[in-house]
Amino acid sequence: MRTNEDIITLTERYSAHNYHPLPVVIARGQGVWVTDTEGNRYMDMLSAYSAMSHGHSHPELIAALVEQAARVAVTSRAFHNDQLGPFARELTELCGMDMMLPMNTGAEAVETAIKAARKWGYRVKGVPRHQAEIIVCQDNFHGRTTTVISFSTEPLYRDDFGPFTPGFKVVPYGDIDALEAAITPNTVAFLVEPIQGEAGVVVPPDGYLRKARDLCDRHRVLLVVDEIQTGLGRTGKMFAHQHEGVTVDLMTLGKALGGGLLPVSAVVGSAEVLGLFTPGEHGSTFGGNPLACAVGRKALEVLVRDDLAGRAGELGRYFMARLREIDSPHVDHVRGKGLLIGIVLHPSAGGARRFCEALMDEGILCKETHEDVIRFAPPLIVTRGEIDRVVEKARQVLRAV
Ligand code: IF1
Repeated sequence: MRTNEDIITLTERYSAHNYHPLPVVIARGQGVWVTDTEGNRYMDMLSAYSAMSHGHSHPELIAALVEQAARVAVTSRAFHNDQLGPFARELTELCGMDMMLPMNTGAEAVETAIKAARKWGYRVKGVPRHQAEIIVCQDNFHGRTTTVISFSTEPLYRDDFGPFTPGFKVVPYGDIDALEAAITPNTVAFLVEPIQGEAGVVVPPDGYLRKARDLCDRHRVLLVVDEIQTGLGRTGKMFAHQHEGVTVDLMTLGKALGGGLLPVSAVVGSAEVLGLFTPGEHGSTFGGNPLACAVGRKALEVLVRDDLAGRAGELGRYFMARLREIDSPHVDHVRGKGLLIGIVLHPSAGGARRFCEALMDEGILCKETHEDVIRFAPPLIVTRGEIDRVVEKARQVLRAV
């Protein structure tokens, strides 16, 4: 048996250092709990940045995976398979939209949404060819591809990776006047996260998406919402934009769509936009494969049947209220929605990383974001008792460190 340390040495020697993980080596997972190579147990309070909303090793999801894998896993889109049609219908109906386009990772779904919006701009809105503009927000996070980092505002994500894809304009998040001022006749879309996850769980002012919807309607701009992290129950509604009662033209989904087992992503939207794609224009070897679709179908079924969105709403309110009771000189405030929660530390706290390390030593896994925020995004199946345990450990660490 290799120890945690052996494995870390091996990983650091043979894999590129594009991450700085906490020094824990997970070997097994079950529900909210994970176990390292030496048998130590931890509560997973990150759930792979929301990908693990159903919890680790969900028995029904594993059964769906195994059953489909034994039948047929990958066909490519050169042929039909018997899982994509049902998955497409179930996902589209859940979203109250017209159609979907399946991809694998979140960044691919965002790329797809960008291509769809541009094509709509040229073919429907009448924007001159290759002049389309898409408005995005300061501190956005939509993935790591070269086009997506072209409109990132984080130097670390882009500085060494140009030249960049043109056609994007950045406005401050939550600022509706800035959005209005940025719109031109060539604007085809406003791409926005309902809550900015990577930026530190930033919740925009009430009414922001509603006002953005109005602006988009008035100027004939598509409202494209990135729900890759916030969607599928995470914030207490099936989709975070539903907190504002708005409809969107395109929405990207990923992470939990794969039930924590596979990368499964999609763009869901109106026929006016997604209906514009013609054969050969866009695609993916693995997008829409029967294994991914079978797991995605089961992931959606469990999400709805077990009302994981409702749980996230109720338990999120409880979790946040309990965290706010913690009396620590390091804590500035607690923010979030549902089970997407950030503890924002004072600049004097010395950064969130050391608190995450201390929490790890206490058997709680979470991750800092943007230096000063401790992020909690547990599996949506977490129990009140488990939350109580996390709160006690957080109190201990935030008062002691
Ligand atoms: C990493 C962050 C979270 C996303 C939204 C698209 C994507 C993501 C709103 C791309 C991905 C990830 C990627 C992961 C860390 C993580 C993250 F801290 F970087 F920002 F969740 F908060 N849109 N988010 O949040 O999806 O291509 O990765 O499937 O290390 O890059 P992907």
